[in-house]
Amino acid sequence: MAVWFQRIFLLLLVSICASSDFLENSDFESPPLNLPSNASSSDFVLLDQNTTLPGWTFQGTIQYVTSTDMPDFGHAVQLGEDGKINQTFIAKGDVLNYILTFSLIPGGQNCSSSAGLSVSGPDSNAVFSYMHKYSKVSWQSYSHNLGKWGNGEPINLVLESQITDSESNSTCWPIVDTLLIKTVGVTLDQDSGNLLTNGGFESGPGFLPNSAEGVLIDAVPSLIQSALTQWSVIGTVRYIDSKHFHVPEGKAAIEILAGTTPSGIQTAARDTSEGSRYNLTFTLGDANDACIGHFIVGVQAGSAAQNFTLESKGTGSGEKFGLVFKADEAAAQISFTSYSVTVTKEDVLCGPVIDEVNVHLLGGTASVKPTWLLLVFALLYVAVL
Ligand SMILES: *[C@@H]1O[C@H](CO)[C@@H](O)[C@H](O)[C@H]1NC(C)=O
Ligand SMILES: *[C@@H]1O[C@H](CO)[C@@H](O)[C@H](O)[C@H]1NC(C)=O
Ligand SMILES: *[C@@H]1O[C@H](CO)[C@@H](O)[C@H](O)[C@H]1NC(C)=O
Ligand SMILES: *[C@@H]1O[C@H](CO)[C@@H](O)[C@H](O)[C@H]1NC(C)=O
Ligand SMILES: *[C@@H]1O[C@H](CO)[C@@H](O)[C@H](O)[C@H]1NC(C)=O
Ligand SMILES: *[C@@H]1O[C@H](CO)[C@@H](O)[C@H](O)[C@H]1NC(C)=O
Ligand SMILES: *[C@@H]1O[C@H](CO)[C@@H](O)[C@H](O)[C@H]1NC(C)=O
Ligand SMILES: [Ca+2]
Repeated sequence: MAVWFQRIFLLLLVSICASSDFLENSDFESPPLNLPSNASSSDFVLLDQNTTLPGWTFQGTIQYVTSTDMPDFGHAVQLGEDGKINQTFIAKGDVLNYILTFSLIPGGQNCSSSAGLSVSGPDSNAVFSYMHKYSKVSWQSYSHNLGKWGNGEPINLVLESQITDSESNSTCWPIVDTLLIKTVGVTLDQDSGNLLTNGGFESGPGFLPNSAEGVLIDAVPSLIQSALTQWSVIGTVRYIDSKHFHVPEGKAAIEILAGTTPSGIQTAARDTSEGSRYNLTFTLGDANDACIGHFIVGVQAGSAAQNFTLESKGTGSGEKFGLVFKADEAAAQISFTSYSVTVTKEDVLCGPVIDEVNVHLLGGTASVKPTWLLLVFALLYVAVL
């Protein structure tokens, strides 16, 4: 009963938080003011000092993009040489994590180098670059955790182009569109039967309304800085939503995308005690994204490690597995690593889906789950007495 109540509460919390709108002109649909009079005929308009972009401050080479090649987006901005845009928004209410999702579009073709996009909050920074084979459309959604803020604190979001090869004479500069801020609780409500936080991956970055491609989460070594609450990321994973993918449970799950190196996710169990035995259970499946292949997922729990395999037909599946381990420290490390490189027919990287990760004590009281039936019997017993 408590588990259900907490799940419903968490879902409510997530849906309330996701609806907040923090950024002004987050999709760049409000056009720049005082544009040069001859500019309207061009797809790329260079913004000069006399131009203002509603909601944003800019510096360096910034072009306003009106492209018919991107019907999903309409208008966007390209950050050229030394290009930088920023906007400050104010945190509301309790201390929460502010997670940014945005779309990144490669600006141009046949470039000898591609500039990256640096995304910063007041105390965080990450550099993103468009990666081929990670999306079947010509743009990608990425996420970044802007940190924990509350009580009216100002959050200055800064996006800046970052050149990787200064010798180059033809650089593709990043195009940015549709930014979304989602707040998630700093401490999530716990499912009393599960020693993992966010084992169902319901707390993570927001999904862009016009995207069916999920959200990419790049490597992040720290649980606290991760856009995926309480999980660090190795390589790249895709955060998938139940609207567009097969998700084993709830509204979201993780699809691990192994490229030339393995990718995966890692967390730590709460309050495991040394020497006690636990069962790590999880669902391994496929996202119904035509990912056909032989999945190999390495699972580590404390000092126990085992490889699990799944033959994927790519039509959406989920199978429950378990790994029993003995804790050798207070917070046992749990990780999932995909070793199989799989691509769809369209040559887009894809891979195994992980969801419903659960750690519970074996043979202890914590593993006994009270059910309605037990409760009814208990009440009857009391009534008889
Ligand atoms: C607009 O006019 C300016 C100066 O007259 C010129 O430098 C610029 O290239 C023109 N832009 C377009 C898009 O025609
Ligand atoms: C900005 O406007 C001023 C005054 O109208 C003009 O003198 C100046 O040339 C303009 N600057 C640019 C970069 O267009
Ligand atoms: C952009 O950042 C500067 C300081 O670096 C700040 O003065 C300015 O207000 C910011 N712009 C917006 C729109 O928040
Ligand atoms: C890029 O290269 C392709 C093939 O080499 C060519 O067809 C295309 O026109 C080039 N595009 C540009 C913008 O130069
Ligand atoms: C760009 O550099 C390459 C070699 O680095 C050279 O072959 C090419 O001609 C250069 N293009 C221009 C437009 O300068
Ligand atoms: C799992 O498979 C990978 C790749 O085949 C291998 O490197 C690793 O040693 C295996 N781990 C276990 C625990 O068998
Ligand atoms: C661990 O969980 C798996 C999957 O639910 C189950 O099949 C297995 O029996 C469990 N092991 C123990 C020792 O309870
Ligand atoms: Ca889930």
